[in-house]
Amino acid sequence: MNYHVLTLFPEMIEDGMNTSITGRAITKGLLSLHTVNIRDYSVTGNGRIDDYPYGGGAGMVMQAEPVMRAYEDLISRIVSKPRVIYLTPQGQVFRQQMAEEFAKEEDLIFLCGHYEGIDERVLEEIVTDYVSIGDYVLTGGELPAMVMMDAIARMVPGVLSNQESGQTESFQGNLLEYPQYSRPEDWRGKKVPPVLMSGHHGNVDRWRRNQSLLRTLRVRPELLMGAEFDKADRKYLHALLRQETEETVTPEELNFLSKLLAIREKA
Ligand code: 6GU
Repeated sequence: MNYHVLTLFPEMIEDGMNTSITGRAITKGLLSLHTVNIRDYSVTGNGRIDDYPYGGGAGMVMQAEPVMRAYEDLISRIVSKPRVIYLTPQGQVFRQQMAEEFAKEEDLIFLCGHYEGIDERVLEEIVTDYVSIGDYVLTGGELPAMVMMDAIARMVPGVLSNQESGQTESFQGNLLEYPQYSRPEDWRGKKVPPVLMSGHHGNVDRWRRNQSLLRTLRVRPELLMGAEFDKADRKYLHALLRQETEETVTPEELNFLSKLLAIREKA
């Protein structure tokens, strides 16, 4: 996977990406990172790349020409014509499935904006994908680009060790992960759940699956709509609904559960 980033802050991208697992993948040659400083393509000679917005209003707009020149210089040095991802709160919200799709590409170009955005005309010319990382506003596209590159990198074969790949499935089957515990067995009076100390793998697996179902119900119930349940899952969810477990379930959670199970019973 070859990442190319058009940005006003190349050192921010390089420092972030050369750290930890993505840094190791770059060293191993599984990923490459190439940053282009849009400021180097200023058309005014003084390094300015922004100007006032037509129609007035607050802030400055990144001009079309420096962005276009940076892009043209970049693609003149690549054989293919890669997808160009513009990071913007006006984009589609980034999801795991999109990370999996983008990971199939050989090259990806990320375009990072600042100020009030980039002149629409150059976006129309070069951008193939508009992506947001969530419903909040950041000061620029660099952090979102790094978020995307990190999520995509871990889908590239070899980037994660076998041990790390075990955790690849945080979102597997639309369920959140179960809680993890390590030594000591008693930490400041808080004990590890006894089932995990039992050595009974079947019971451990069932407990973890139930914890995943419970967490998802509590934190992200809408994810359960897209999850598949086997007989044991349904049994646990029914037990929760009838309040036959040790867990406290709120009225909202009970309400959601009864609807969910009613829909599944019909199907
Ligand atoms: Cl991609 N950019 C900016 N500036 N803010 C954001 C975002 C992107 N995604 C969420 N907030």
